[in-house]
Amino acid sequence: HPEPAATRPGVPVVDITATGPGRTPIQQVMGLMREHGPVLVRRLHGRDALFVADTDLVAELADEERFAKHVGPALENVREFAADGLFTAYNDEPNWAKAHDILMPAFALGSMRTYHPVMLKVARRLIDSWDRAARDGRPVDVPDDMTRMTLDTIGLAGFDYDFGSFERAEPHPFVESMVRCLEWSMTRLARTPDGDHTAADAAFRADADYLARVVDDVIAARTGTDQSGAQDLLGLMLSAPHPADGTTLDLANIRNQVITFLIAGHETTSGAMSFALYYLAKHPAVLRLVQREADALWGSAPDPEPTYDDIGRLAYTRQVLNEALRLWPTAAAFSRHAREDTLLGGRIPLRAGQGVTVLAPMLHRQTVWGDNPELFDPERFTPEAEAARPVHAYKPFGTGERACIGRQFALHEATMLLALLVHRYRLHDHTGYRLTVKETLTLKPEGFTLTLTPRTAADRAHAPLPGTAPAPAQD
Ligand code: FDE
Repeated sequence: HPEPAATRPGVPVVDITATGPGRTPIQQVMGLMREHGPVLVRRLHGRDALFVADTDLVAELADEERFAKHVGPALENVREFAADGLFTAYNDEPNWAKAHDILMPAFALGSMRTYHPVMLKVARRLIDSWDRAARDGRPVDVPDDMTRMTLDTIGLAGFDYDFGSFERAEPHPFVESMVRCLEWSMTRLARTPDGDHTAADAAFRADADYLARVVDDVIAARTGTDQSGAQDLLGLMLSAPHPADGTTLDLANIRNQVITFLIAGHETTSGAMSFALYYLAKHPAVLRLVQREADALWGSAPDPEPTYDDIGRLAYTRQVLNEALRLWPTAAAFSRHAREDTLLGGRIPLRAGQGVTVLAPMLHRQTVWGDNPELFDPERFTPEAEAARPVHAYKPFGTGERACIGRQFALHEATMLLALLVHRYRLHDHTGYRLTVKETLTLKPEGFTLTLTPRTAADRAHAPLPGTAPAPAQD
């Protein structure tokens, strides 16, 4: 537990015991930081947690010599169902380094070539479903459909397992159980010391057991057959020997990795795409630029055949995603601890092993982002703008050796899908949607729906910039 606040001169202590953290703890700390500044102690039932979003302090926390990933209370709860999987493993747990070494090649940039066809196949499932909605004039539920898409993608690309999410009216039961497990992990943090939580804990156990059963199914579909040629995640886990000692991962750990990848590989990515679509629906000028980029690449044909290399050319689409992840980094917080007793910023004493939580949404609103950090502006991610900014000002994928292994995977998937969608549809904000961010450890725009109409070949040929007269019809 953190030091008593008295030993941290100048750091405000905010006691939230009276209200508790509620259902949106991330946004609560964002609010506290707007009031008290980017370094504060949040006190709950006498337990203190230090939160930091200050650019210089985060740069310090990113120093791997002095600090390392911390498995804080939230991840301790996630460990109840993901155990020593990559995300929740302790730094010194041998299975972390082992799985990391075995799986790294599967996430190198070059490997995205292998996943590209699968990602495209699932993108087309989403498009078929959106085409039907467009034809019937039905709205689409953006976060739900993004979740269908990302779950099917990680299932097929990682494990050759088909969740078939677009054939279901309701989310796959795996998703529902997983969301409840994440919610349990989050609300457990807010428990009062005297409450009775047996019912919630029993429900959690049932959900966690169900996740494990699904995963056993995924694995069973593959064991017994020769995996030596299989290059997907599961193939590597079942057969690849560790470069140093020649052993493979044990089955219990493989199960934890599959759960980890199914969760990490889809929750955060689907949220990122949902926020990006939200901002596009609200910023017609940006939408036009994304459309132009896709139109320039794929022309007026309604059904382009995106190649792997095309995705690297969608530079502006990528800027839009980066900017959406700036304002709403869907994995909003990560924790670090000091390797030795130290002074953070030369003034905040930290004991070895003591956790500090970085709040990325507020880090991403510090003064290095200019005078209007709340404004959605993809120009912040031109190469020139990026080069001019301190490297640690932007952390949607965490930091250091425990940073996100799935970053390229998520960005390839999301960039391709966004470009395909804006190339194909006009997006109508039919409800005049007001953003509410739902928290289940990760962030999502709640209840965000769009209606769609197909873009025509003429739309694609002449996507005008807003404020300019529509291009005169040629041919
Ligand atoms: C990881 C991650 C992180 C870090 C955390 C800490 O530090 O604690 C972060 C922040 C992240 N991640 C974020 C994100 C975002 C997005 C969109 C994503 N992410 C996506 C994805 C996909 C996939 C597949 C993934 N992801 C995965 C992952 C993993 C496995 C991990 C762990 C690593 C280590 O080793 O530790 C992560 N991720 Fe992520």
